[in-house]
Amino acid sequence: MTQHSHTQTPITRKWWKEAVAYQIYPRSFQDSNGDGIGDIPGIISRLDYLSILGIDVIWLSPVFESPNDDNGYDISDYQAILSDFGTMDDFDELLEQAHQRGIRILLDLVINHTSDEHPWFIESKSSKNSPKRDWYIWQKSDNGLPNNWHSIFSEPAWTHDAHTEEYYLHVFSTKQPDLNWKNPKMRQALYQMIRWWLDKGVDGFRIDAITHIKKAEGFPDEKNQSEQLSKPSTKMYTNLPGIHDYINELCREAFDGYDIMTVGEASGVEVHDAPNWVGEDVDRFNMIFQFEQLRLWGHADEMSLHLLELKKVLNRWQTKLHGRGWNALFVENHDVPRTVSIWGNDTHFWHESSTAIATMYFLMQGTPFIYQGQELGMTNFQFTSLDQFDDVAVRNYAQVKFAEGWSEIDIINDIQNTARDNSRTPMQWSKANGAGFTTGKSWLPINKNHLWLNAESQRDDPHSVFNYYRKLIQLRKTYKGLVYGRFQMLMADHEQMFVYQRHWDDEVFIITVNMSDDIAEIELPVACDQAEILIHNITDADGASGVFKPWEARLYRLA
Ligand code: TEU
Ligand code: CA
Repeated sequence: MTQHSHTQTPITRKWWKEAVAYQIYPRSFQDSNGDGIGDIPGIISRLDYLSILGIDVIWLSPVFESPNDDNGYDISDYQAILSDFGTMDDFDELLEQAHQRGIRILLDLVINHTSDEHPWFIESKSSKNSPKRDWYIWQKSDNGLPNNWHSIFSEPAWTHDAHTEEYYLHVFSTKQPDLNWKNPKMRQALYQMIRWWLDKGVDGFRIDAITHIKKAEGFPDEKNQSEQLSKPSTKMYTNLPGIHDYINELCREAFDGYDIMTVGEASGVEVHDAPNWVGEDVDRFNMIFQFEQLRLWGHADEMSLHLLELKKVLNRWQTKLHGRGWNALFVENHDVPRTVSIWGNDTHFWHESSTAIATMYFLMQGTPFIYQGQELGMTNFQFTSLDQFDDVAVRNYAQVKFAEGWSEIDIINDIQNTARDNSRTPMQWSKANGAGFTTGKSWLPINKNHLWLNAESQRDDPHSVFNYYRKLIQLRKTYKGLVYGRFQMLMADHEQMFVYQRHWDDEVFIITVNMSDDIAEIELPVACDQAEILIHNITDADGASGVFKPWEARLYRLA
């Protein structure tokens, strides 16, 4: 071990680097009044659960007034709480109760678009002469759609407005018109709204779809556009040159002067470009969610983890950002299916693969995010009819596929493992009817496996997935090397094992994870002989052996 042979890049210490974040999808977290919809009083009643888990930050998916075409990602009033979720008083109470427990709250900042029911858009579409006309993106066209852009939700990106006879742009659903970032008055209105929340005491933002705020100049056709609406090229409105003029202004005029945490959702940003977004020298976002690690699985029957590809991607992000910027570590969120079902094995190795995946990503350099239910090993849902889905992405996709002649069952099979509703089914608190989530009729079906897979049964079981996550969090608090240490990939070409080292001052750790359904054999690094095992997901396995059971994971601390 060449412990001090290279100079350590100095890494600045920050509270948000040492934090563990937890994402709440409010509609599915906890219902307090039996209407089948999660709400803010429900979240407050579960803060103690989150304290026990040990998280420091909550990222709250949108709680603002919204017609819910895209479940709150279509905001009709940025400064009001959706009545299904409660009131502004409830929100203030949540903020206070969270702060009392040392938990910070990040809001979801959706500023690429609003709802078409936002007063700004209503005014904008009322007349071509409206002072807010230019707050959104309008195009005149006498011969059909202004160009060939597709939205991300399987539709043309333009919708015709009969009243003023022009088209407006929406890179998501027709009910999510894009704001025109070229308009300085519009931008100032956003900054004012953001500062209003910061002055209220919120601790930062997850910034939605932020790489889409700049569109290609002049709205030219996309040359490589797919014939299929369901497979859009998003190139003409993703991470275009010049976008940082907007980001700089946003950071300067809205965020500056507050000690907050900012996480951009950055689809389309590749690692070579990441320093422009999170480089400590550029002072923009603290971290971003990168997309290169997503979709590393096939469709339906060819569902399997592309491990070598995943290792390459994560290795790239870990090494390229070291000493320059910070990573957001995640495997799940409300837009992706459950990892134990797509990367792991939720039938034969449910416990093993849930905890193995946790070990694999949680101990890298960066700030880990847990998506609600992931800490219990929640799984995908077995959909049997299209009525069970709610997601606008699915509704639009199904329409396109029906038009192509597909049957309902073909569509379900196609999206079973990828649909976003897999991760949006209600939190499984107990084996009760309604899973302890609701006493009423849940807005989205509840997974039948709540009978055995639930928080109540895991809380006091020392070997549960929940307590494994709890321990991982404690380990990050105990050993700063697990937060700040330099990442080094080991055995990069091994097709089953994910092995890496962390190194910080005189702390050295080795993480060894079998990411497969089969036994794996490696030559353990010699230093592991003398090492202490800090966490091990299979209790009856031999930690000194180079033989790893399926999904076995170990964390060594070298002497
Ligand atoms: O997701 C945005 C999102 O997934 C796109 O940014 C991404 O660019 C796309 O997959 C690339 O093809 C966020 C929210 O997380 C999601 O729930 C919302 O539906 C969406 O924005 C619209 O607000
Ligand atoms: Ca409710």
